[in-house]
Amino acid sequence: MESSQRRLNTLSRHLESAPTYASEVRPGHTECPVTHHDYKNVYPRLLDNRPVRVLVTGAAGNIAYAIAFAVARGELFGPQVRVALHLLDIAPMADALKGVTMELDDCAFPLLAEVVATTDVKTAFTNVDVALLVGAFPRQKGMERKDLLKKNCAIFEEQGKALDQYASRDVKVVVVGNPANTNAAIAMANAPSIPKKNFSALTRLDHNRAQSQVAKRLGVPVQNVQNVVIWGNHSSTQYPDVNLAYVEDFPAKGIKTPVRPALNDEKWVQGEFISTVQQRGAAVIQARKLSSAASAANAVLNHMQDWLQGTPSGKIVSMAVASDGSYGIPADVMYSFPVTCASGDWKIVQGLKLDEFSRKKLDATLQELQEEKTEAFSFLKK
Ligand code: NAX
Repeated sequence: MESSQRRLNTLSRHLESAPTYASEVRPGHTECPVTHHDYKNVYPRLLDNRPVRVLVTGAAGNIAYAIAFAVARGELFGPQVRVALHLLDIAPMADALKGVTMELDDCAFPLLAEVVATTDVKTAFTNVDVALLVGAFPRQKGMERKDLLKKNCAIFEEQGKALDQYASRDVKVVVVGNPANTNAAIAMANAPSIPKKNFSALTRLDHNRAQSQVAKRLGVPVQNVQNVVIWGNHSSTQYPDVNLAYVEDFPAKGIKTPVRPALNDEKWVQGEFISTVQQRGAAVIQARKLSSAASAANAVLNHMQDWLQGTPSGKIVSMAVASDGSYGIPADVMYSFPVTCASGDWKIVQGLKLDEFSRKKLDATLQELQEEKTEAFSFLKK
């Protein structure tokens, strides 16, 4: 009895002197540029220590498998904000979803406050602050494009309504599931109570691919290349554009050079560069026999981090957002633009001069988007 009391005393002394990591950066984690206080402005519920709720749909799939763990690790909100993960997939994937939840448990992530793994749309969407809409109906052998569009319309109509009814009023949405732009337009149209500026579709993977292709061509570190732009649809009609891009420390340290003269190869810029970026997804599938997953998850995190935390001064990124009429793109078309972000909002970069080549490319991808949108909206329940 006496010895067990002694052991308890020793243990409590040990606990008192043990380091605590509750309010500081944990070893091995880099400090997030955003403080907990900043997020308390964006998400007041953090004031009473409630977690930020992040929905990932298609949660038993490949991309979500990479996203969920990164979010739980703190890669979206930094190392001081607790998150609750809402994971949605369809009923046939319930067992796989259970497996993902088990693995999340087994990671013992200190920031992961809760996992809501479900096949019920209402449960999944209730009170979510961020919605990463990854799940979509995949194209199956022999399936007509029209039928694929119809299937996905039904999914994003239902999910738009669920956002409207159950999500947090300031939910921020990014659609990844293809056709991403049109799916986002459908979700937005079905969620009239959520501001249009809270909807987006992912073109950041295309943006990152373009940045990487330019860096490789110039033989410079990828972070030295900035401000490439993806215009239009996340499809093979997208227009990867280097007119705004520059390269740092080129041709010598301290010199910043526009990418176009740095490359000095118009044929590549207007030909192989564009087609390589447009076809990169297909090239990955051909090589890997699976579609891009880790790079897509990384792009989702980049997209949301920039949107939530703001883009550094002078940095431009690509996001598909509802057009406000900029560059002659009709209002509400979900179109990828050059944007900057601050205080949780994106802004389309204005005043860019478009040459004839660019104008044609912008119009071609617009035409595809408008046709897709018209067809998709004809499937919506009246
Ligand atoms: P997976 O097939 O691995 O996973 C998709 C998951 O979504 C499956 O588990 C499926 O059951 C689920 N799902 C289907 N309908 C659902 C619904 N109504 N509600 C919830 N979940 C549902 O695909 P993955 O590789 O993860 O890709 C997901 C989507 O991202 C695909 O549509 C894909 O085409 C698209 N992509 C978009 C990219 C972009 O940049 N915008 C790039 C990567 C990717 O190709």
